[in-house]
Amino acid sequence: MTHLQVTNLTCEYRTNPLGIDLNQPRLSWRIESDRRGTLQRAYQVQVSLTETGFENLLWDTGVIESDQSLHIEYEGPSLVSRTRYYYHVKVWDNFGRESNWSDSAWWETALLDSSEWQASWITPNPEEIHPQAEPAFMLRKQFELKKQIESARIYATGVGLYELYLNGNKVGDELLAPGWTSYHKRIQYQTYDVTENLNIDNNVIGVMLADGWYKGNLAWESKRHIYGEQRAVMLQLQVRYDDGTEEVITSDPTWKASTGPILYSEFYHGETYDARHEQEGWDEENFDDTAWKGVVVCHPPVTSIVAQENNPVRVTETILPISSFVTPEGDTVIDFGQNMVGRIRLTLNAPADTEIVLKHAEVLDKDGNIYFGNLRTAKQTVKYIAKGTGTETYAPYFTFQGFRYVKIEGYPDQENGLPLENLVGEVIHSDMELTGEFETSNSMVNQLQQNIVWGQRGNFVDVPTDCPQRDERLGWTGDAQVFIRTALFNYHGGQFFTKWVRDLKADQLPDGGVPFVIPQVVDGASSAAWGDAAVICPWNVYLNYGDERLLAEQYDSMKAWVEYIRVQGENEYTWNTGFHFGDWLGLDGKEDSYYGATPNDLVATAFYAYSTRLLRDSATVLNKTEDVQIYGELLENIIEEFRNEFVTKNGRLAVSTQTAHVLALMFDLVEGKVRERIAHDLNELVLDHDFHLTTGFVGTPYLCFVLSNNGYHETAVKLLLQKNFPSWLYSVTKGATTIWEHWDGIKPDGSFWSDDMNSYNHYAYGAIGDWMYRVLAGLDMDEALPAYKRIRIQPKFGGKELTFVRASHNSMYGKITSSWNLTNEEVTAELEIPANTTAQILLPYAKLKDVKEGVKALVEVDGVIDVYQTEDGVAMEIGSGSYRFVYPNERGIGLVYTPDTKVIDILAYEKGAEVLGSYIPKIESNTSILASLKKLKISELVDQPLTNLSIEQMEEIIEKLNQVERETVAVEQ
Ligand code: RAM
Repeated sequence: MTHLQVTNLTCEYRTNPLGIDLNQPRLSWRIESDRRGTLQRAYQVQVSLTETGFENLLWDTGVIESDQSLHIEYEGPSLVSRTRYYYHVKVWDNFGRESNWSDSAWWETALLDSSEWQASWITPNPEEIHPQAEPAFMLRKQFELKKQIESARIYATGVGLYELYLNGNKVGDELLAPGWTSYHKRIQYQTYDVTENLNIDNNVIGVMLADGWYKGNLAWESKRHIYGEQRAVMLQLQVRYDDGTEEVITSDPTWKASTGPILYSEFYHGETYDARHEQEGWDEENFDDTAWKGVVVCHPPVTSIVAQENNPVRVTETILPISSFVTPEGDTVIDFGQNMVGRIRLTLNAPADTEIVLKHAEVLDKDGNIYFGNLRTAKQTVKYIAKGTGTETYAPYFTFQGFRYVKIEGYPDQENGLPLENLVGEVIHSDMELTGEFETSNSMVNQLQQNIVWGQRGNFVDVPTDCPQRDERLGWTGDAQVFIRTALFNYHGGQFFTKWVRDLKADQLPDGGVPFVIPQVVDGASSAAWGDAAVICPWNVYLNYGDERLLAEQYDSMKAWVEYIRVQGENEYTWNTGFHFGDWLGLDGKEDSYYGATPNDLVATAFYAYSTRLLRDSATVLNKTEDVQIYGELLENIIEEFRNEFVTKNGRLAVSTQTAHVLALMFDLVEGKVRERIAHDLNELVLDHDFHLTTGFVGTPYLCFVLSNNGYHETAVKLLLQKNFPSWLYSVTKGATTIWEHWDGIKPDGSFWSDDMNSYNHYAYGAIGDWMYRVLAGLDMDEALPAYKRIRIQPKFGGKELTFVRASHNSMYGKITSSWNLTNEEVTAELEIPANTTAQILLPYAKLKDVKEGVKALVEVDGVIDVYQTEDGVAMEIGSGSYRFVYPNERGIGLVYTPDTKVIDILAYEKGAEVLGSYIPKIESNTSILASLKKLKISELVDQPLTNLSIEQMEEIIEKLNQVERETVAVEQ
């Protein structure tokens, strides 16, 4: 029996989504096959209103000859709101096999038309509860249901943040609903299946309501009420009875309101919870709410209400503290061992009125005291006042903190302190699917990868933020743009970025300019490399997931950005005006300046070219032929202008910063001999700094990439492995568990950069992850066939400190793995290619005759479509399946002896050679040379013992070693 199966059915990136408000949702699936080289030849999708049988079909595609397995648009009869649609899929493959029908999956429509909202926005009566009162509001409604319930849904949204309760329990596990969007233009609602939570009898819905992004303190200067001055909620419960009748309970003026235990809640500043103010049973029947106040209908300034687009924010992991200690200043501090974002769940047994205060911070200073300076005005303080009735447990509702350490005040048992297990760190972020894994033989690089992932988790709390701890936490466009490609390796960001780029489009200015932060909450717009997020982000979602619909949807916004730039500069092809962040935080700038040394007009014109190129490519994808022409020409002109302005007559760059060279190379602004020279000069600039970078936000993400791809891969690897300041691993040596905003967030002497702007959880420099995946592990795609329809695996090895690299990525088609293990004798490549894709592979330095897959020589291997020898190794095209290729390692370690200086260099060589170290043996005797060699763990250089050799013979051997191939260099590491 062969095996061909359709799995992982998704609708709009989601498994069985509850609240879809699209008329033509898109369906995708994966294929599992026990045969290599499986491709889909045809598919059939059926949609039905009943789960079993699929007899009463609503839509049947029939057999469609196509290899498309992603984003098949539903094209059946018009969808109806609040209805569950079941679907299943069958495929035929290139071997003539037919799969069974897949298991059925479903999507459920929410409210397809805004006229279906029967509910009113309500808020506590302002006469009775002041709208600006700090405590979270509580609202409740008791109602009766009389018949057997078939199904029930709540559709809910709020201005401010809300949590929903039903008959004594929280509904759903989402946090921080309704999420952060450009509220005036778009606000999300959530759909909850509450069928199981209702009683045939009395029921109570409760709502808790806080300020959140809508009206809490957001951005600097104690700004608040950015979107409005009044919290409100709108929800409707739709009940369908067994007899087919329906009933709707809505938010309306009959609800009651009160305040309760949450006295204060702010993102930046934390929460105060007074358990003595709890109103037990407030969300249950028989609660006496006579003292509660009334509510009124209100009209918050929102226009379009859309179904939840993003993955909900949830607690995704819990962390236990690793230690507790008293600092030199006498504070009791708990260490969670990881700079995390979320909240602490506190359990305690304390007398009534005990006030416990938790102050969260990211690092300790050089004396070991807890450091709050970098939080600026953010207080990150959580207070809990005990009611004293036994064991109490609490975690903040409407706030989150960025912290590794927490200072505890007020615990009554000073002597023994609070038991560590009474504090649990709950990690909070948008609950995206983890899709990437990256691991090497180098533990510090592995820690770097972990830091990148933690940086992403902490800053993907509904919108991509710069940092999660200080009084900022905003959707900085530049940061999102530099990090998106790495982000999409690590996590499935299809929904996350779909939502965010829609907000970008919503907040884009009439002239096409793009605000610095999205959603827009601070003044200022349109810096180069920041505003370019308008183009770069949708393009990356398209590349990773093949999402043409989003690209089409965003196209006007992308174009508006390029057209905006076009009218900015002194001529149409340059951007040399206005304010820019430039190579933000570049180290080559003036002392203590935020601005790097690369001139703004170079950065701006380079990004202008890049965005224009991506716009042209998007036009190509979307068949906008006229625009392909227009933006193709524009691109050429910008490139010409760039060269006129920044490339000298003899072909070098007029600006001598690393970042300038990086951009010219990365965005293909130079070619041929000029390109070679600029690559060479970039390498020199790195060598000038003894293998250190000087780049900021703009140059850093691409630095290693352009070095590797222009003949200086070894330099790139050295930069990665560099441990002293400034470098990626420098922060690792300082114990970092996330990515820092500044290369010198903590300086070598232990002092801090400054309080001003010093986040220890800022993902931008984590953009190196893209190079780690795409170059070190070589896991990449052919961009002409996006979403990894045609995979590319072409690693560049990382030398002796990186003899093992394994990356995997769960693509829309399935899992891709690229794993490379190098011993002195062999290279082993373990590859996994999902069905319905093909892959172009390079086995670096391999010789065709030497490569084996199992016991077979390459030409006989099942799944290998094409194979040929190239200068760089063996190139292949392979079909889906798992493979294990083995071939002799052409790399080795050799010695070069320079008689003049009496220096022996120890080399690692592949094609070129990299000097690992040098030493001068005391040439007193052969024995001492041998001893030195042994010390270096290089022995058995030749068949006969070295001790028998004269100096002359030794020199001869070394000379020979210098020329010969690996066979003569038996190596021991
Ligand atoms: C800082 C942010 C962010 C950066 C801007 C320019 O305030 O933290 O990372 O994009 O400045």
